[in-house]
Amino acid sequence: MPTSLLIVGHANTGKTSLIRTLIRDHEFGDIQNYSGTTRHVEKISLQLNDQPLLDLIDTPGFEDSIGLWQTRQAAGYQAMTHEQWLNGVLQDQGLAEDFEQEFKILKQLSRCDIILYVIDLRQAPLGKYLDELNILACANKPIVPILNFCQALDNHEAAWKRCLAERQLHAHVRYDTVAFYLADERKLYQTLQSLLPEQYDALQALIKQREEDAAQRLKNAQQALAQTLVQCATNHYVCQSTTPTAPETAAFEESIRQQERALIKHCLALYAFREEDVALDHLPLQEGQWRQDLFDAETLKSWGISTGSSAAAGAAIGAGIDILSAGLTLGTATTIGALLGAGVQTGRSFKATLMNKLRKRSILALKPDSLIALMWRGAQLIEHLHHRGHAAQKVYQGNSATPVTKADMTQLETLFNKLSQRSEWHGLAWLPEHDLVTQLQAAIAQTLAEEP
Ligand SMILES: Nc1nc2c(ncn2[C@@H]2O[C@H](COP(=O)(O)OP(=O)(O)O)[C@@H](O)[C@H]2O)c(=O)[nH]1
Ligand SMILES: [Mg+2]
Repeated sequence: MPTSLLIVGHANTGKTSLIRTLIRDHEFGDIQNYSGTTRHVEKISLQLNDQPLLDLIDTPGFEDSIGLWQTRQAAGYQAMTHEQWLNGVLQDQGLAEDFEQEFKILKQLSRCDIILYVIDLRQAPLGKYLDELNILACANKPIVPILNFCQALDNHEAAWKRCLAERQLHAHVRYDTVAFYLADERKLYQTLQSLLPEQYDALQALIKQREEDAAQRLKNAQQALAQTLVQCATNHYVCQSTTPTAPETAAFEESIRQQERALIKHCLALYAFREEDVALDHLPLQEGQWRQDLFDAETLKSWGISTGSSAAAGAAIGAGIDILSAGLTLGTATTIGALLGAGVQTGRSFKATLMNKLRKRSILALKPDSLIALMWRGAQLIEHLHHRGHAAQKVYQGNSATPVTKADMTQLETLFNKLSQRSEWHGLAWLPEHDLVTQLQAAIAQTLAEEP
């Protein structure tokens, strides 16, 4: 049997939002900024391994807890126990109309196992809220206060904690359904574990699964970003002449923007968000003439040609010159690869460069600055999605803060310049195993802040 959690609180404290966040589904229920959106009791199951583990029951907000609590003192009810009063008022037809919303909550109280009382920390613990707690306490069920809106700067956390402690409610959970942290969710499940020893193992398995899923999503998103960056760095657009035309530049830029859009789409699907949740501003791009430095020691080395061996370097350089002077009698990629002592891929890349040189065509490539900007936007997006609750309403438009220091910039520029030389990686559907890729992955991981 799943454990049933009754989510209660004043209107607009974030009850429906809490459920959306816990089940990672932005479609559940209605969320609006005006009061009393949820008019009915609605149930949804949180599953573990396709089995319902927790039943989350959404309720309308309390509207007149003060009035309802006053009936507790009325003749006829005064002498009753709390439980008798609860049952009594529910039978009282004279009260049904005045307390329509409250009655929907009261009816659920006897059926649930645990009450999650959602508090909007931006509100002080006023009498109406304390009366809500008084009413809920009558059901003799465990109450877990959820301190929602905990990221709000101007909040009444200390006052609330005092009021809750006076009512022996010491175990609360801090939460924010918009700025989501897995650590907060873990604390909620741990609190449930302490109240439900028989569900301890199942809840532990849920915590583990949530953590593994989050780690896997993050890893997958980071890989996708690295893959996009490798593809953008090695995207070399061959123009028809020595000067790129405006349509050529536009086509090149569009191919980069399309790569970024594909990355965003991939990450949104990964984190189960909608396309309309993200609207990044225009990506400024800077492109320049791409040059393959054929005789650069680093380039040759990265192709597996050691400049330490002068014979090999000489052979490679010699091959380059021979091919250049041989003009159009260029051999096959295989031959060039063999001459260079490198693979066919390398030979093909070498040949393509030489051919374009001979044909006097310029090649467009993205400048390192633009690649760094792409990396930062991607990393910021991943970080945002990782901490975006499924109840968040605001469209993410990017983060304008500049994260990298000057020292990092120089390092990244060097890294992207080197990556840009690897034209043979363009079009690969996977990330090549290479030191440059490892460096790129480390740089991406570094720009993503650690979860506290
Ligand atoms: N910033 C922030 N907004 C929240 C949070 N929880 C809910 N909201 C917003 O508060 C409003 C009311 O939320 P809702 O879930 O409908 O409240 P309910 O009436 O208790 O179900 C919505 O606009 C939510 O987006 C939170 O933790 N932080
Ligand atoms: Mg609601």
